[in-house]
Amino acid sequence: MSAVLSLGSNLGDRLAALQSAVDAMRPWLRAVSPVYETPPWGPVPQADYLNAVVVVADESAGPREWLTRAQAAENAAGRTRGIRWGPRTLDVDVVAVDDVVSDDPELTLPHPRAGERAFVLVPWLAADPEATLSGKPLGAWIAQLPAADLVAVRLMTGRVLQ
Ligand code: A4P
Ligand code: MG
Repeated sequence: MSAVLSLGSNLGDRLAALQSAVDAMRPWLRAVSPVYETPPWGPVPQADYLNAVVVVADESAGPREWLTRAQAAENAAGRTRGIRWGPRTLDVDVVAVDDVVSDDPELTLPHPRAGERAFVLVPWLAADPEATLSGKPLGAWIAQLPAADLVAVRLMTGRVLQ
């Protein structure tokens, strides 16, 4: 199946952490977004994030395999589980797996907060302009976000994942 993974880092060498996730997904990689710098979302005061999105595909992998691969990439980057929504070396969230819908707390699909997060939607649209979330084009989701959220997602032209 095809999956959309959101990459985030706000601790240590942020770009190296995102690159390590891209490297971990190399066998299945279909598209990589540019890198964006974004203010922290959520209740915890913390440093700015680098965020990106990758699109991956593997006929023999379902939602569980993508979660396992995402968590393996986090662990390889030295991710330790701190406070929820707190700072992290590398967060790899499964945003969507094809059109699968699941309310399983261990793997909720699509990711329940994807539609309200400019730091997910903007890179995802750049990586896959045709993509939809819950049947709606990404541009329509983005149009519903507060303008301040959108301008806060800053394209980092000097930093490229490869
Ligand atoms: N889980 C359920 N559904 C999923 C899914 N679709 N993808 C479960 C990944 N995991 C999923 O995740 C907690 C549990 O969620 C896992 O056991 C998994 O089975 P976690 O990665 O251990 O904890 P977390 O990352 O602290 O929680 P979560 O909910 O992923 O945090 P968020 O909501 O991703 O917040 N601001 C900016 N600008 N950029 C960011 O990237 N990231 C966060 C993290 C906060 N603020 C941010 C950013
Ligand atoms: Mg996470």
